[in-house]
This record gives sequence, C-alpha cells and structure tokens, in this order.
Amino acid sequence: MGHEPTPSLLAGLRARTPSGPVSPSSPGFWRSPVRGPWFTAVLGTVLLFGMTLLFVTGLLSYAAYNPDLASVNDKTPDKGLLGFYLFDWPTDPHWLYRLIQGLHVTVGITLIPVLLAKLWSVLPKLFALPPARSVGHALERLSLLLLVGGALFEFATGVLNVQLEYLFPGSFYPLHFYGAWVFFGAFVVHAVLKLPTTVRVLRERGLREQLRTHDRREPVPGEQPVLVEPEPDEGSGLVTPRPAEPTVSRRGALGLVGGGSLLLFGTTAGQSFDGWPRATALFAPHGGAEPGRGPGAFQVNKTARSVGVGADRTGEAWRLVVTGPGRTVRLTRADLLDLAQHSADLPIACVEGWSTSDQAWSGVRLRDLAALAGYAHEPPAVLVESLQLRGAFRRAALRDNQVRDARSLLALRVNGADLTPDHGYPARVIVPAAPGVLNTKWVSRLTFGEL
Ligand SMILES: Nc1nc2c(c(=O)[nH]1)N[C@H]1C(S)=C(S)[C@@H](COP(=O)(O)O)O[C@H]1N2
Ligand SMILES: [Mo]
Repeated sequence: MGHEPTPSLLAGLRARTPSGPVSPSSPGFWRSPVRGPWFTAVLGTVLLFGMTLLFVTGLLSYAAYNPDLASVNDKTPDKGLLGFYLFDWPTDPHWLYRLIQGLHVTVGITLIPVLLAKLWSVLPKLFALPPARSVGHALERLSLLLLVGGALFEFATGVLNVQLEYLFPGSFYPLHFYGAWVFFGAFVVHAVLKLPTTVRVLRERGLREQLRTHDRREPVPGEQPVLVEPEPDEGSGLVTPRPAEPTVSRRGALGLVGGGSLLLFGTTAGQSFDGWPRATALFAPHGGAEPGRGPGAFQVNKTARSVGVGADRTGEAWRLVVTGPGRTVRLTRADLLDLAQHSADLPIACVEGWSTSDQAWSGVRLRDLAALAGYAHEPPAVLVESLQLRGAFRRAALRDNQVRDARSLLALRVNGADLTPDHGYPARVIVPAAPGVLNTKWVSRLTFGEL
C-alpha cells in the first residue's frame, strides 16, 4: 500500500522551507501538490501507448505514398536508411488508408491535453540545477531536449498541416517524417529509462488510493477540505517541498485532462464519417455539414476554380493522352465512355484525417488503359498528370499492383452522375486503399512504364 504523508509530516515539510523569493530552479518555486511520480507515471503510460500508435500509423501513412516509386511522390529524397521499412503499398482492404490516417490524426489531436499535462507535471525538472551532474546525466538531459522539442514540433507541424491545409506543401512530409524519427528515438530511450519507476509507482500506489484524497477524510468544520496530499518524493524531484493550498484534487486534474481529450476527440472523429457525425467535427477543416445535395455532394479538397482549372480546358477541347513505349493514344471523353465501363465503391481518404464513405465511381479500368498503351498482360506503374498547372498534387505515380487492381479506375462518373468540376471532371483517378493525394483530379495524361 502507498505511504500517505501524515498531516504532521506535511506540516513539517511546510515549516522547514524558507518562504522568501525562490527561482524556478529551486524546488520550492513549484508548489502544486498535484505533481508527483504517480501523476507523471499515469500520463506517461497513456503517452507510451498513444505515441507508439502515432509513430506506427505515421510510418504506414508515409509508406502509402509509395515514396520509393518516383520523385513526384517522394517529398523526402534523402530519407536513406530511414526508408528501410518501406513496402509495396497494398490495395486491400480498400479502407486501409482511411483507417490508419483517421487514427493518426484523431489520436494525435486527442493526445494534446495529455502531452501538455505531462510536460506540466515535469516542469520543475526543466529548470533543475546543476544542468548536468555527470556525463550520463548530461546525455539524459540532452535526450530530453530532443524528446520535448520533438514532441512539440511533431504536434505543431501536424496540427498546422491539418488546419491550414498544406501550409508547407512539399516540405511538410520531410519535416514531419524526420521529426518523427528524432522524437521517437528519444522517446524509446526515455521510456526504457523510466519504465522501472513507472511500473513500480503504478503498482505501489493504487489508482483508487491516489484519486480518493478528498472523500477519505471527514471534513473538519471550519477548515478547507483536503483536496490533495503530495506524493512521497523518493528522489524524483517532482514533488514540491512547499505545497501551496490545492485548488484542484488529483482526480479533478486528471478529469480535466481526460475531459479536454474527450472534447477534442468528440469534435474531430466525425470527420471520418458521413451524415450527422461529420457535423460534430467542429474544429476539423472538412467537418461541418455535408457540402450541398446531389450525387457529387461529398467533401471537396481543392475546388477547380482554386487551382485554375476552368471550363475552357475541361470541355470539348480536352483530350486524355495515354502513352507507353513507342505508342501514344489521344482520347476524348466520348471515346472513354465507349470503352468498357467498370465500377468500384471506394472512399476518398485525405492525409488531413478526413475521409468519405465509399462512393460509387465508374469509368475505365487503369489496366485497360495500360493495354491501350501496349501493356496487355503485365501492367506497369503509371505517372498521372493533371490539367492543373501548378501545385504539389498535380502529378502522382501509382505502383504496378495499384494499376493491376480491377477497382483502380480513371473515373468519369460518381454516384450515377458525371463528375462535378470540383471532383475532377472530366476524369480523375481513384485507387483502393490509397491516400487521397494519389487520386489525381482533372487528369490529362497517363504515362505507363517509365516514371
Ligand atoms: N489535380 C489535383 N488532384 C488532386 C488534388 C489536387 O490538389 N490537385 N488534391 C488531392 C487530395 S490531397 C485529395 S484528399 C483528393 C480529394 O478529392 P476530392 O476533392 O474529390 O474529395 O484529391 C486529390 N487530387
Ligand atoms: Mo488530401
């Protein structure tokens, strides 16, 4: 069972500490009785699982771009060894990217209060003096710099990318990707170092015991109820020797963090669903009500107007150029509609975390277009180019396994109607399990074989 400091011990602690002004590097400067090894261990444990999930889903999300395939996909050309794990991104299950990226963004946003509370709980250590007691201690503090800096950097770049829609197109991927490795390296070191203490503290001090302070004591008439008692310090450096009058119980503090997380979860998760749940995604840029009515009424990333694709270039003058080695075919939209039409129910799933449910797309299979370019049997990879003249997403490369999948289409229609201009009229790519960014809109050219 845990050792609760007795009131007399508490009074003794208070009496022995000087009451003059103290600097942040003096332990007495930090006075919240909520801080302590148990409180930090609880938050640390949540982050251990949460951050690991963020790292894994993040690496998978990066693999989904097929970064090894072509430089148009890979915004991180010097990733070197860090790309060791990359694999051919599959096309099954068709909701794969929707799931992992929805998790990545939603869990990331949900963890913000936990991260902030964890940093608050160890704040006294940031100012502790001397800066280093030994080489080992110096290395540990350096790793903490990478840990805290890395965490803040990853959360800041992630949230900015989601909220400001590609604030740094092209540079977000390398920043977030390298940052993730720096952060996670320091995170693993930190977790290994702190695991024994964390496990011990959580075992020794029961959850109920730690949360119950204020209903364990009979209120003494005329005195403030005891909201929280400091934990035993045990050399952690986290427990204040000069506890201030508590303003919140430990249960209340954790409740505040959990409530903040719940609020963020509740106002984010809806962006991965259609109908009324999407309306609950108040802070998500693609949340809110469904955009209008009709067959094309599902989320739009960039409108045709915003990227300068006007009706003059998508009307009668439009041609799709399909190229293979020594062969080029030009097709009108009517030509494409004369080819065998296939359909596939597939979602759009954006790196920002929002996604749509399956939409009913129809058009020409990419592998049939590969056949027109001279690849009748083994369709190769393809470079897809858009009418759009500028912007990071006007080109994308797809793997051979993606071209071969019978559900990968150059879509001409969706939900029983022609594509709307904003969804990519006259033709757009749709591929199962791929990130939205590979579903190029306003396609003008397909180059099979050479990337
Ligand atoms: N030409 C072009 N295609 C594009 C984009 C773009 O900016 N330009 N954005 C991509 C991204 S990031 C996403 S998430 C999807 C969104 O498709 P939607 O607007 O039809 O929902 O389109 C993709 N195709
Ligand atoms: Mo996207």
